[in-house]
Amino acid sequence: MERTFAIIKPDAVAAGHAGAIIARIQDSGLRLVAAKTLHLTKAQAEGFYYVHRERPFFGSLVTFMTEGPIVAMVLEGEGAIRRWRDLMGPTDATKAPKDTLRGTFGTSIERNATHGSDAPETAAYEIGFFFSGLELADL
Ligand code: 3AN
Repeated sequence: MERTFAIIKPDAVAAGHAGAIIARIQDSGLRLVAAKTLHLTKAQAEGFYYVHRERPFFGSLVTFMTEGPIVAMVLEGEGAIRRWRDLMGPTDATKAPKDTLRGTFGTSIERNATHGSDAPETAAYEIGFFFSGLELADL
């Protein structure tokens, strides 16, 4: 069993797509282990995207990620990291297949509706950034 970290980004939350995205997650068979809505501060968004701090789009990405509330989630299932990334589609929403979440709900390479961890180490870091052990305990 594997866990991954997912975000419904401010563009998709503001457009009222959070429910549809969670339905797609559950229809795919991934289990929703934990979820919370929060509005990131600039410092929190900079911390989360620390690995991208030298990239030219970093400032714009932080502005976007702090423009409104997000939904942060932990998803679980066999091969959850790969399965969630397949469901999201490629980073650039304008090139994402229409049956992917980014193809359906995203509008650009930056405003791409969802985030997903890209590897087990990233998933562990990102889950720990947003959730405490208590929030992740098996009930
Ligand atoms: P992914 O989220 O598909 O793993 P990353 O980790 O390369 O993609 O990028 C993190 C986020 O940065 C993306 N989800 C997107 O919002 C933004 N981003 C990536 N590349 C660009 C770019 N060339 N221009 C603007 N924003 C970008």
